[in-house]
Amino acid sequence: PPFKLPADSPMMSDNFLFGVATASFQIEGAADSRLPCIWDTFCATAGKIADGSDGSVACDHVRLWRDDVDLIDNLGVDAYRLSVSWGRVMHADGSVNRDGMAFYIDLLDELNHRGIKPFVTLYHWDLPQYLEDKGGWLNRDTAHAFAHYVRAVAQAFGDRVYAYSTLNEPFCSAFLGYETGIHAPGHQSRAMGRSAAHHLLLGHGLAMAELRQHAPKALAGIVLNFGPAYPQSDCEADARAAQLAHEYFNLWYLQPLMEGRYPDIMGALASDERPPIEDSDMAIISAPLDYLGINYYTRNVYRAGGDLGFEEVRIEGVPRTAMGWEIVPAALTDLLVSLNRAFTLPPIFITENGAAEDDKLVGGAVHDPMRLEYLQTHLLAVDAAIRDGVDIRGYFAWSLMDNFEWAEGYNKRFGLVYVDYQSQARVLKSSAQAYRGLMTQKRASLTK
Ligand code: GBH
Repeated sequence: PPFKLPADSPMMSDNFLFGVATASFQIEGAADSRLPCIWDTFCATAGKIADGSDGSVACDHVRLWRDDVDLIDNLGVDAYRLSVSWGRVMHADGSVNRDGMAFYIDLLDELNHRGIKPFVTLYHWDLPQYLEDKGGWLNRDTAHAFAHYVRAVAQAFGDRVYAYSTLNEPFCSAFLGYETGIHAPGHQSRAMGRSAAHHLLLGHGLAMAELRQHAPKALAGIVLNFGPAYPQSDCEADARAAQLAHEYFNLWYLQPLMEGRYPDIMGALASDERPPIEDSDMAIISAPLDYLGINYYTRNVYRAGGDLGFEEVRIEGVPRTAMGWEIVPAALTDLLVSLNRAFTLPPIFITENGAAEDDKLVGGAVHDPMRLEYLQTHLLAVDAAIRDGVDIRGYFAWSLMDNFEWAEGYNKRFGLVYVDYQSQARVLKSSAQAYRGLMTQKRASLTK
């Protein structure tokens, strides 16, 4: 049965877009036809990827992309969110790689031909390794190199893109990549994490200016992930802890973008841990956005403690996905409503939402009840936020298909479509059918 939304849902209207999302490194493969990136290096480092795998083949999307467009078309979605591999479209000397650019141009042409709106992310974590060798996001020059690459893409893609996003989840690039080290490039220092975050935000701001100039018709924005922070108890100290965690993980990105300043918790950092801000940076970073992309998977719970005043706690007896992430659809509604109260936000797209499940192919089919329930309840959570006054224009399920789940490798499956990595066969899971059913219903209700 299809996912259900109330007949009067604002999401069933013409100006709400439904889509599916992917990212270059996670699906493309053909690692030999692009420059090596930090994730190639990370995968080659023993002990970093749970199953010891890498992105050399992944979903072989570079070869199978026409079939994958058929798949997207078959789901009946309005939009497809993909990312561009920097090292596929640019040579190390800063000149354009025409073959790499042609791959995306053909893909974008085919999507547009089918009436599927392309949402293009310019950086979904695959920094060319030669830039990492010069310090990566710790080096201010990387922000300028990013803007240079974005200009080349905007010029090459012309009118083919409906919406660009500069960065996907700078939190993950900076915090997981430079502060905890569970993602590439694997550094572990607070000073590095905060420096990387700043240069990512600066790169975003510089890239926005390039997009305004060279892709004036496309929407331009950024995608942030949010882990809404909840207190473990209703005591004052835990409430304070949750607020501090919210500042450190969520507002660290949103507040510079919206208001041109870092949150107050910056004052709690040692002076050598604070971001290397130069005079005009905050003005560049806070350039107006056409939209804000929000990725949501789960919430986090905190209590007072730790050197910054908060520590995460794992609560027992709650439903979780195969990633171990708590399933809390109401936290998505609350997040959207509370951000909308706290900031003057541009229109919002939910650019990722989804769940990992331990999917099994049985008799040619994949039944994924947990994912079905997850997506159904989160779709309703979005509906509730819109009814509460939040301007939300679209929803993308993560992901179109199973793919390389970063440090987890291929064992964690997020797809609506199952991928058999032996044969590269794609099989629609029950959730893909339910999503397609919703698209069919939407189209039927619109033609009435
Ligand atoms: C996204 O990141 C990525 O954009 C995408 O590439 C990826 O495949 C997808 O999600 C699924 O992982 O550690 O329990 O506190 C998600 C980023 C960051 C989500 C941290 C949840 C906290 C959960 N996430 N996070 S926990």
